[in-house]
Amino acid sequence: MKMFSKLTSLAVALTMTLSLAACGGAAKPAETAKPAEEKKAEAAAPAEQKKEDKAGKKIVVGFAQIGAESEWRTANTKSIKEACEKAGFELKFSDAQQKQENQIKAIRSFIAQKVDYIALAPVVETGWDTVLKEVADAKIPLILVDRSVKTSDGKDDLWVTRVGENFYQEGVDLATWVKTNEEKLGFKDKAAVNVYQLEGTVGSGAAVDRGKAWADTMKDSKFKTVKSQTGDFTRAKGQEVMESWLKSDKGKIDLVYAHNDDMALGAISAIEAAGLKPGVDIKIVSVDGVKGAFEAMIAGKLNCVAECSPLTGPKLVETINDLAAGKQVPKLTYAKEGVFPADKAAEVLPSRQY
Ligand code: GYE
Repeated sequence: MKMFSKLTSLAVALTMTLSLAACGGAAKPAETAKPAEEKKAEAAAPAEQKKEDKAGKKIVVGFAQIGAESEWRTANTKSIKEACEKAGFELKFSDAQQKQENQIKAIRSFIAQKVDYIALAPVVETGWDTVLKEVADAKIPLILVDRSVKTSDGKDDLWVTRVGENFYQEGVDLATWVKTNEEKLGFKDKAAVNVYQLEGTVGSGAAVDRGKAWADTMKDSKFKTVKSQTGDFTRAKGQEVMESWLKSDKGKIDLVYAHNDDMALGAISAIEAAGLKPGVDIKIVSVDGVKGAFEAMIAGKLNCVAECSPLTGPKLVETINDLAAGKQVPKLTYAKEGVFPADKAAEVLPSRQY
C-alpha cells in the first residue's frame, strides 16, 4: 500500500513536469509565427524598459552639509560622499559655510528637484520648523546626520531618523577622565583648577551637549570653569580666543576644555606663541580624535581626546537602503566612540581612519 502511494505520487509529479515542459514548448512556435516587425518592436521594448528602470531606480539624495570648518567635518563629508558613490546613489551636495540660511536654501532646492531623500547636518538646533514642514509636505523622508534638531513643539516627527554621535556622552567621558587623572595632570595638590572652555558653534547640538555634560560632571568638584567662549569649531577662532585669554589671564589658566580638536590645535599655537608649553604649562583636552590631535598628543602638546566619529557614511547608506526597502529604522543611532589619553596615542595612530 505504502509502495503504491509512493509510485502514484511519482507518477503525478512526472505528469506535471511533462505537461509544464509541453506548455513551454508550445509557446515557441506561436512566437516564431509573428511578423518580423512586430518581433523587433517586442525585443526593443524590454531593453528600453530596463534602462528606464535603472535610471528611475537610482536613489537621489540631497545632503545639506554644514561646511568645512574642521578636520572632523572634512572626514564626515568624505565618508558620506564615498559611501553614497559606492552604493550607486546620486548625491546632491551642498556646503552651507556654517550658515543656517544657506542650509534652508539648499533644502528648498532639494525639494524643487524632487530628490528621494534629504540628509541634513543641522548647524544649530532650532529654527527648522518651517522648512522641515515643507519637506514633510513634499513627502521626502528626512534623515538627520550628525547634529540634533529641537522643534518648537518638542516633537520629533519631522525627521525619520538621526544618524548621529552622542555629544553628551563625549563630554561626560572627557570630564570623567580629567577627574580620575588629576594626579597625572598635576592637579592633585591644587585646591581649585581653573578651566577655560572653548565652545563650539553657539546653539549647535554638539556645543550645547558637550557644555552641559562637562558642567554636570564637574558639578561640586574642584574643576571650576572660569571663562567660556565660542571658537565656532575652527582653528583660527580657537587661536584668537586663546590669545585674548593669555593676554588677560596668563598664569591663571590650568586647563583648556575644547569642544573640538581644531580649536584645541588653534589654542596650542597661541600658547606656544606666548612662550608656554601646551600640554605641560597649560593642560588641554578636546573632542573628536582627528589625526592632527593624535599627532599633538604624541608631541606631548595635548593631554586627552574623547572620540567623536565622523565615519557615518555607511550607516546613512544602510538607513536609506532600509527605508527604500520599506523596513523600519530606529529613530536614533549613535556611532561607537572611545577615549584616548596622550600615552596611548602613538600605539593607536596607525589604525586611525581620519
Ligand atoms: O565635533 C566638530 C565639527 O558636529 C560633531 O562639528 C560635530 C562637530 C565636531 O565642526 O569638529
